[in-house]
Amino acid sequence: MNQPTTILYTDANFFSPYAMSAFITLSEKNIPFKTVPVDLSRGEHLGAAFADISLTHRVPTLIHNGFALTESSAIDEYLEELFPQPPVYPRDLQLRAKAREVQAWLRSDLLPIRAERPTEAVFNGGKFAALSTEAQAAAQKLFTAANRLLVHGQEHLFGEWCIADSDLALMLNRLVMHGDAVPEHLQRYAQQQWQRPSLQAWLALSR
Ligand SMILES: N[C@@H](CCC(=O)N[C@@H](CS)C(=O)NCC(=O)O)C(=O)O
Repeated sequence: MNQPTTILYTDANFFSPYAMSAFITLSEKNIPFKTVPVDLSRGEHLGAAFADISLTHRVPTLIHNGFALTESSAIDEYLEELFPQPPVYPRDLQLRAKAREVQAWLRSDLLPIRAERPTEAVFNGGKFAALSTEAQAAAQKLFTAANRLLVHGQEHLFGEWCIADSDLALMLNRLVMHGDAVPEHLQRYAQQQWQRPSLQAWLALSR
């Protein structure tokens, strides 16, 4: 039997939103792969064995035919170029750029939301203190941007589904699933994105 030559190193709890993004891309593209959990709480990612594989010592780390890559959006884009069908980014140049814009923004901004609503709230029913003023401001910034992108009340950001939809739904669900106030149409968008089979496959990984 052929062994998969593609390995995705994830966190052991499957709480990482970045590992989720790479997992969804692999799943959407029907690439056979093996998930290898790394126990971050025990510092497994800091050991020499993982350091040899992972440039950044972080998850996700992808190994594809001996080629190692970290950073989830770099992984998404590498897989898109290697296996263009089915696509996980829009075909249109400008929409593809917008999808990358959303991905980069979600990974570099909105820190108070990420700190006060860790993904334990999404994946494990975690409950946390009320949002600080800073986190409320970040939430408003998130809603304003999501409203602009979803101004027509459409199902997906850019026509067809793309990987930025899953990333945006995760960020919104940090608040929705915690019971924080989120505009109803954004709640609906996040809940509907959550039903995607590749995302459900991530949720089905035992925690
Ligand atoms: N920008 C990176 C973020 C990756 C990241 O922060 N991974 C976390 C888990 S969610 C990690 O490995 N943390 C361990 C550490 O940084 O030491 C990406 O998009 O892949």
